[in-house]
Amino acid sequence: MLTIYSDDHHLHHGSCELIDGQLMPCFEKPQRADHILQRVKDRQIGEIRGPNDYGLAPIERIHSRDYLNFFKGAWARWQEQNGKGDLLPFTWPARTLRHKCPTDLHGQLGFYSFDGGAPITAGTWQAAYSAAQVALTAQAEISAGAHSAFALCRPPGHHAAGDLMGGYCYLNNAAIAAQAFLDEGKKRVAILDVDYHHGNGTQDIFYSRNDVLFASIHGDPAEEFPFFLGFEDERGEGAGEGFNFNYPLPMGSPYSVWGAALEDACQRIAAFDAEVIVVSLGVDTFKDDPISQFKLDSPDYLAMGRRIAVLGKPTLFVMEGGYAVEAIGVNAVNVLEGFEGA
Ligand code: OKP
Ligand code: ZN
Repeated sequence: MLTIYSDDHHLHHGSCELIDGQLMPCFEKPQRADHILQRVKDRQIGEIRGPNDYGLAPIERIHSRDYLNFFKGAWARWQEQNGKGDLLPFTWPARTLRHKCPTDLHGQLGFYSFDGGAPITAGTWQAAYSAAQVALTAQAEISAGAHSAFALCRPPGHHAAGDLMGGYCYLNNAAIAAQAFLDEGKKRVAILDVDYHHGNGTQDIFYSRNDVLFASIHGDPAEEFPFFLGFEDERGEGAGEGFNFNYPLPMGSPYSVWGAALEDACQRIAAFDAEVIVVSLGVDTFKDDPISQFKLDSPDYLAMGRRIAVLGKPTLFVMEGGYAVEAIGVNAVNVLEGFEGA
């Protein structure tokens, strides 16, 4: 399987995030992608190439121009103000407040984010832009006839909506790739989100559409981030009704429980007759993940890949989360090897 990877992810390295009342070093750190790349090399799963540059047009199919302009220019504005440290939001237009974009940098940062977990650093725009190009390059490989490809994206994307960053995410790499398939003539794309956290951004982007089926298996939002989306009764709206499937699972779920949800999700994808599958590949479902509460073990990721392969469709794997840095490479590559060996 071809892997697409860009060193540009190193340009994004937030310093800290607020967890349980303490500022902690960011869990979403450059070594994550470095470990995955190393495992791809060690296991020799295939060629590794850098991304092509498709420009902003395919990104603008998913994200608003206002949001992109803000994100691209935010760091320079912060430097003009002699800002110290990462650019982090601290006020959001929650209930009772108006959804009107202010002029101030920090006001706009709150307007274009849903949490304080997505720091903007000097290189965040370039890293996120390159991650989107990584996804698009892997997508193009599948369009050209490959049965699968791995987009080793960092930062991740599935929490980012059309004009919102949050949850370590800025540009929705999986959504951008899915839209690119449609823009090239595909009629039905399925996005299978196996990250521990609900892919609220991806769900929102495609919620009223019937050309993209979204299925997500994740920690129950009643007790897990992102808390405010990802419940089972969210089935899509308008033309999209019946094209959104959430599988919220209890904390502590092992693969016996998780795999049953995957089975149901795969049957939905098969019934939808998806022409191509985009997998939002998070491996923070691992038993030793420092911020997550499922109990998957490394061999379970082989089984996950095998089940996805049974769908028999061209499949684009897009890297999302996974924070047990030592194991993340093994677990992510196990999914790819399970897929290829099936
Ligand atoms: C991004 B992805 C833990 C706080 C966690 C953000 C998690 C973002 C996950 N106490 N906050 O889906 O892996
Ligand atoms: Zn996650």
